[in-house]
Amino acid sequence: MFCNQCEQTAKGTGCTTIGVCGKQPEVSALQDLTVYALRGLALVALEARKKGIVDPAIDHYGAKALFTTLTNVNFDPARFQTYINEIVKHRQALAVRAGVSFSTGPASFQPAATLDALGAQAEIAALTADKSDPDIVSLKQTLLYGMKGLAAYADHAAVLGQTDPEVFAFLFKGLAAGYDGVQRDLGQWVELALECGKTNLRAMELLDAGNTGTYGHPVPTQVPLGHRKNKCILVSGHDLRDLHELLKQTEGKGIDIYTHGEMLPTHGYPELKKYPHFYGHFGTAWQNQHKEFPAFPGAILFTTNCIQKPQDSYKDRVFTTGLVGWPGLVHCENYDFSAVIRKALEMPGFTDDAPGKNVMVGFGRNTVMSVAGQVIDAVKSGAIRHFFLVGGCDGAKPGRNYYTEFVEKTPKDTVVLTLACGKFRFFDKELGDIGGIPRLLDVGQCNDAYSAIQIAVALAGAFECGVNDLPLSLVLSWYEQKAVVILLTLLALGIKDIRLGPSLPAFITPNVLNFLVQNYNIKPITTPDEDLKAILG
Ligand code: FS2
Ligand code: SF4
Repeated sequence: MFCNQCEQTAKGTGCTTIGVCGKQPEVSALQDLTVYALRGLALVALEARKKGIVDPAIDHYGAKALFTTLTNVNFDPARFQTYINEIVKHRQALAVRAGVSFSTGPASFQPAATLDALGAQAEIAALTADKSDPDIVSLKQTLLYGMKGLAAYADHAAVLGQTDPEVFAFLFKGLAAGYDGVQRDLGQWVELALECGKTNLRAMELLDAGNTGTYGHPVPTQVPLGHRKNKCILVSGHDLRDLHELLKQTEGKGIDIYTHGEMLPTHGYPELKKYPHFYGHFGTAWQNQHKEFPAFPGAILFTTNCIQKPQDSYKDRVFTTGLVGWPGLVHCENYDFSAVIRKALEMPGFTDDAPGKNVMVGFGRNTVMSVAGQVIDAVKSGAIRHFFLVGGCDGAKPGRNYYTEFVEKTPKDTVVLTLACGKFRFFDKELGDIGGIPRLLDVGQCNDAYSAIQIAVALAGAFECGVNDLPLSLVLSWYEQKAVVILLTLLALGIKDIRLGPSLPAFITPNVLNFLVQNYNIKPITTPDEDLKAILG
């Protein structure tokens, strides 16, 4: 196997025997083959589009299949076999409708009948099979990982009824690249990667419309970090619809719903917070599930990402839904969470009341813009000297304490906007406020990066300057491929001076890094003191 798509990749170069994430070689091969099969579907879908044939169901299926290869989503070989077979079926049906046929390459790929034989077929799809110039390989991988993130956001939006055929058209174009007979030079691969970032802004706009249109704009909300006496279910991942369906199905059943990881900001949505049994938040970021889940006395549901190998002490009460998969766990289909509810009712639940500390969520674009006048006055008067966006993924590798220390050391006349699971490094810090404006503002999940971008654009509009001229610095942490595509979006928007950590992606070669430094002044994090000094002068 060879996989280098996430930040915790082995030795900073690539996982070659087993994934640091727990991915087995068999699943790694099946994921490569899923991507290869998707490239075949993409070649046919592009031909079909030339003839005016667009199939929304196939578009969405393609995005789902790519999303399921993202880090920590699906570890179940049998599910990948199904995806590969379905992708090829869709390709064949579309080829008949479009009257096209391919005799070589991924659009002519026929999957073997057994998992073992599929594993052997995956050789053609391995990343290491690409013998192009290393810088081109680096850009192809950047594009592929960016497209995995884009597919995730497009799927999240589609689940809430928000789609744009142009987003899927780009996914097909990007997947076909390298197999479409077009020779691209370095500059053209860079262009494709930036187009991926630009398309992602549209996907995130759709997702924002889906989330806020369905559940309302998040409002400032206190979330208890403790618990109360009752049966309980813990929900992890990012999917608001899964959470909503679970809230409806548990109504009046004597079960409280708690969030874990990236689900924390969902407490701010009016159409979710109206459920009185949507109680609080348990634990911190995804990588702490082995430590935190044994202490949760109820059922646990994983939506989207990030699942780690369930430990023996709690695996009998972990359930998956949507694209998430782990062999041997019960998978809930079609929003039927009855198995999760049964398990929660069997479990003891919390047997005492321990409310604990509260944290505030709900500072999405609507809330922040509603006090824009106050914020602008505070900047003009000097009460707010600088904004920091400290956001991105959390992870297990050392070096992420940088973000805790950075936020702790930000001067009292500065405001910290945050989003995604990286916030768990400092989410419960009491930073106080500036004239009633909290110094720590939780914009939401990584899925809400669109909201943060809109806040920056609105501030730039108010100050009649570009985003790069604002007193705003981006200090980002990355882990998986949603972070890759958000970074591509920021670059496509021309955002400069981003600080990135805790380490730079293994798939970026020195030449590609030089390009990023020269054109965008992107830089690795150093120490909180040094970076704060450099930013604030
Ligand atoms: Fe965090 Fe994990 Fe949000 Fe990423 S919960 S690292 O996949 O999507 O962010
Ligand atoms: Fe390794 Fe990350 Fe790939 Fe898992 S997803 S195999 S940890 S590079």
